[in-house]
Amino acid sequence: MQTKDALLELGVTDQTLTQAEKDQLDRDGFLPLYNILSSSQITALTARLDELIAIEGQDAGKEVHQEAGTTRLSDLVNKDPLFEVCFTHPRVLAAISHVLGGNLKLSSLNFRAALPGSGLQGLHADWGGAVAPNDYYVCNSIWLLDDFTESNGATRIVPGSQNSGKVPRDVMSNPSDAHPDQILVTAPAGTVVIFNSHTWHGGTLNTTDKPRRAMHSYFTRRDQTQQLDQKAYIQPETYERLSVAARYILDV
Ligand SMILES: O=C(O)CCC(=O)C(=O)O
Repeated sequence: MQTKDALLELGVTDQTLTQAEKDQLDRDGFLPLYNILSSSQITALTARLDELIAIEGQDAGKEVHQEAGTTRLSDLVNKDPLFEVCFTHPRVLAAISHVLGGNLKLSSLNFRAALPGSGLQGLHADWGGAVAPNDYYVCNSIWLLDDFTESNGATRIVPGSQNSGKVPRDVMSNPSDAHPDQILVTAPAGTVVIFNSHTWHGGTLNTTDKPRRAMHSYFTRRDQTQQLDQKAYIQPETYERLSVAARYILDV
């Protein structure tokens, strides 16, 4: 199987994104896709995530990354069939494929909640250094489980920075500072924001009294290493349940 066959089987065609959406993603390095999750899906997902947080306790997130001031979970692929939408949704896959040149696999599927009073990250790209324009290795999607607002730790992004030939630490003495060109990605719960992971981005401070919750469905080119080795982690019951195309996306 090739990526284009797997994508076609999952419902992705050249028309899945409009030309305007593709242009926006190319220009800005990010694209909000609205109404991907329904309110009943959000209710079910957040209930399951709450259960996992309680079950995993201090270990939560450890398969990939733990971060002070946040609650993280990793390997959601194997933690409930509800999470399958995050690596099979045609609109999301079409956008990821557009950034990665039609060649992709899941890198990791995680959850991150910025807790009240925390969540600020330095601006960063999810890659070691700058890349040439249109030679992208990684692309992320943020699945909003709460409205992202001006005050609850919404992600900030510097539009167009994926093609700057630099990463934030090259030009900022403190990447945690505000950047003059950054924008805050505010959108309703149920939105998925695709962002080229070479576009400078980072979490901001949550000044409200509630966690700001999101899942990160992160993809890479097939010739790259995954953030979580999906072959090593795949559970037999997950493998059995998934279609051949979904297994291809995981590279299992
Ligand atoms: O959750 C967010 O707002 C962004 C998180 C992020 O960029 C990261 O954890 O590397």
